[in-house]
Amino acid sequence: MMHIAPHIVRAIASGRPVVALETALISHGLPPPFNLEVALQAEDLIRQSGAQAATIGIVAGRPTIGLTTDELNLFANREGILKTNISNLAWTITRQAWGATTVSATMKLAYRAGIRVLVTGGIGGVHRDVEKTLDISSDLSTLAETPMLVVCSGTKAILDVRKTFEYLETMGVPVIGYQTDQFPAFFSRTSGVKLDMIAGTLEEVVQVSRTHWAAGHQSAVIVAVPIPAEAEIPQTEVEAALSHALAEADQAHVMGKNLTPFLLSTIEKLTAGRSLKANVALLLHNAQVAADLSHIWARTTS
Ligand code: PSU
Ligand code: MN
Repeated sequence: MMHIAPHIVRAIASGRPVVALETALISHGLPPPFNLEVALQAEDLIRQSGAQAATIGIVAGRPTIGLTTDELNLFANREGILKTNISNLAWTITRQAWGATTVSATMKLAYRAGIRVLVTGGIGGVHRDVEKTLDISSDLSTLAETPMLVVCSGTKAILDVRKTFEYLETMGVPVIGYQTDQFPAFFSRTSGVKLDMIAGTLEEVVQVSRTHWAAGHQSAVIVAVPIPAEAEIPQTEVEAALSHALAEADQAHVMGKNLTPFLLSTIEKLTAGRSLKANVALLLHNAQVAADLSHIWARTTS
């Protein structure tokens, strides 16, 4: 039921480094033509390091690990692609639909294929108006039960960073700051949420993860990587743009799965495109970190 590209199969079978990438970000998170550009650039960075890049999505009902450039192009431009998480994964497959997989669905498929490192921009999490909506991403429940290394710049900017962090702790998901003492706030390097696990090297991250899993835990390990300083947007500016965007969303009754794309595009307008540049910068940086991490993981797996 799952198609894995032959070069990815070979890499996994021989224990060579592989990094999984999601497609929800391409189809629903970034506008064309940036979405395809960044998807290809992230893959390139990973390949240049000597690792394999496996972007994952549902192609006409078939879970596919290692999309071709043509397929990536379709995920970037085709209309009506579903945003597929765990709850509608079976639906997407059964309907033979195209599904851009979120972190949750991507993790499940990647792990089943034998991949242990995944990269994204920001994970889903607890929404700011959770008291009203109970909107909590299925990324969190999947992170609680899927033993993978997940490289990200914290949670999406539009979410409640502190509540998301608390939820991760509740679910037993270690959050390790990579050369940072704060859970990053996506567009900003700081969020005010202090981390108590700070790793100076990726070797340390791998060591802690192995100890975590050797103890029998099934949760993911989050490698929290701040946006490069030169691309950062100060938190106060992001917050101002976001309150506008949230008010607009409320007025237009945008909610659930449509909320993220709406807020991101509104923030992009409000920051005159700087949020988009920041988003691209952090993704590419995270791809580089994930590639390095996958080499260390492969080297230390026997
Ligand atoms: N971060 C972004 N843009 C995105 C996403 C994350 O900056 O589009 C996507 C990821 O695929 C993540 C998903 O897994 O949003 C979470 O969506 P939801 O809140 O609907 O679970
Ligand atoms: Mn949601």
